[in-house]
Amino acid sequence: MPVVTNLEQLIEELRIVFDSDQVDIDYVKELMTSYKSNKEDWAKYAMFDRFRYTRNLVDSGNGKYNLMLLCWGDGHGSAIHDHANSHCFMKMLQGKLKEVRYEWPDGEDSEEMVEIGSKILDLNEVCYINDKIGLHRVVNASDNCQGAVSLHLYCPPYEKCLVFNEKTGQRSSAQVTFWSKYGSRT
Ligand code: 2CO
Ligand code: FE2
Repeated sequence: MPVVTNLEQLIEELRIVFDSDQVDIDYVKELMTSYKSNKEDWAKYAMFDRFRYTRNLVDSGNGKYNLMLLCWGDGHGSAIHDHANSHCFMKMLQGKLKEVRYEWPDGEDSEEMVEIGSKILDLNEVCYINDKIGLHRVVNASDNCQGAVSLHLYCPPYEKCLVFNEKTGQRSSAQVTFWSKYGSRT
């Protein structure tokens, strides 16, 4: 395992790992865990919006994946969504997030979605999900109304995902967008 002392090194190591077409999920998790969050490294990407969480592109991984900073203000959270058949890795850089996982609805009846589990992600923790594991919703669970910041890697990159109505399981397609790219507002 290489030594990763700052975000720049993590970005470099991720490029090396994803150069191969085989994704070693445990290795990527370990690598991302080994970086200890330092705000100085990522402050330039951390742009918050008043109304919803923002997605801020950090690296487009030679076209193979997207690495981004997500900034979650007080009370912000995502819809229940899938990941368009991509791998999803997420690491906490500041504050805490709560991740709630759901089963895929069977699509036949209108029924409340079934929760599989939920956990709090603490500083520096990394978690992984894909569509085979299930769906999730992520919400800011930081203390004292603090903003949460997380680093996400999606491989391959995607622009659309499915979002779900918790009460009925009804799905719709949603575009995902960037609030900023490489530190500049889009
Ligand atoms: N997948 C959501 C997004 O890309 C964020 S939740 O963590 O995967 O906006
Ligand atoms: Fe997600």
